[in-house]
Amino acid sequence: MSVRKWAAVACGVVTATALTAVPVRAANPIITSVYTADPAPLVVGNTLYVYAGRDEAPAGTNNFVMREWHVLSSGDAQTWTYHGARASIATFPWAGADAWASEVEPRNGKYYWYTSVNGNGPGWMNIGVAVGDSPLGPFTDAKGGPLISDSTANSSALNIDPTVFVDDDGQAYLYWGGYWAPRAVRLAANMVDTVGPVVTPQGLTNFWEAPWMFKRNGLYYMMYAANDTGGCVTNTSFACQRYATATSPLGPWTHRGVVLGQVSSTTNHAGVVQFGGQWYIVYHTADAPGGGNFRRSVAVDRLYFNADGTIQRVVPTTGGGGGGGGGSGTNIAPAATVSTSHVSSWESLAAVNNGGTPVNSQDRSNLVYGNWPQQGTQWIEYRWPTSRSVNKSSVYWFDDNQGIDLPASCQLQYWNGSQYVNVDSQSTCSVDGNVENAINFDTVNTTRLRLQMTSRTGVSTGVLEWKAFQS
Ligand code: FUB
Repeated sequence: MSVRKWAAVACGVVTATALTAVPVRAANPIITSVYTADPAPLVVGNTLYVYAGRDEAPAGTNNFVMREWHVLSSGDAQTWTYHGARASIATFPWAGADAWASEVEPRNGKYYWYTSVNGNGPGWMNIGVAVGDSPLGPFTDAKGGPLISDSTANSSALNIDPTVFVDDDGQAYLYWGGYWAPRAVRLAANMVDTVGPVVTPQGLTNFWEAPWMFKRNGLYYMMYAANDTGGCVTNTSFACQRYATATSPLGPWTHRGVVLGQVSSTTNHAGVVQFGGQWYIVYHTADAPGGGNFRRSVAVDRLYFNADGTIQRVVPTTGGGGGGGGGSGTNIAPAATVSTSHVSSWESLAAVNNGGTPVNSQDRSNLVYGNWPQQGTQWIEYRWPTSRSVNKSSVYWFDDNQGIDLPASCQLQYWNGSQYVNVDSQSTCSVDGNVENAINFDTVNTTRLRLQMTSRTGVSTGVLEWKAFQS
């Protein structure tokens, strides 16, 4: 991969700020009237704000064209209001281009907007900070120059992608960095000066860029973009989101795994937030019409934690189910409790609803479920605490080329209140390898769904991912 992967683009300064609030639809991407990228969520009262850069690259342009930062807000994480541009390169008189990833952090009744931006001085990218009296601004430059630049001692190889975290004791931390070079420093209480040396955090395995820090149940979490092919992406041009945890805010960090796999854009810069009692991940894809690597769009999905604090891999949703709120088309499997007639002792039942899209039927990068040495008809089952409306499912079969093979046949069943019965009008329950096999059927309202799989002679069956879609 070329080190200057992101070519800098000299841009004019845009000063226009749209102050009208426009309602937008509830789906992923959450807005398609403009291309948006690098989302950063923030909860203020009962409102979830998402701060994002704007991609303005014309179709066919292979560089970022980014001059503004925009804001969306929501009261339910499903229906969004678009507030237009609330800051731009012109907010920073010392800057001239590249309004890249940013994050807003509240403190002392003010809102500090940390940005990646290309200064006019020596070097390339800098971290700037603007301040406003409300989540929607207006925002003005808070420092009169970069907070971090190439001349900062021990700065990153690319000074981008700030994430700011204020701990319970009031100490604020800034993490940032790109080109595999994460950095961290304490911030002063005024939020615009650094305190002490810039340190290199340890344990952020395969860090590439885009750190996002948060705290849950006393544990510190750092999510970040990686681009390794060891269970992360199929091609190093793409990024996934890995995460690490620590018991102190400057680490050391312990790598925990992949949160979000590769998406349709090469980058997927993400943030995490708790809102209304649920956890959400915001990220970007190329899924909007006409989208691409430099024409990205923000998406929101639910994030699920396991009882031990580890994070389940995200199941990205598109179309009507976006917004993470469980609408039509949402894969509701991650919210279910899963059980089975049998699981091989060295394999994992958690594989079936931990999200992700396998590369092929032999893919072992994200847990696998198999029922060796059982043969004949075996089953896996989802249970939800309340009734769900389901009319579509999909299965990605596991085939280890040994004792576990593709099944001979399969059948979906649901719990009718007293027993399992076959779903009505089931489309072909395909048993193809290396693909996500979709199954459609008449809508059922149920608390349980069961997938029966009947093995071929002499072998057992297995599943990499089983999804159930809310109708
Ligand atoms: O949007 C420009 C850059 O792309 C961001 O700063 C990175 O995180 C990547 O998403």
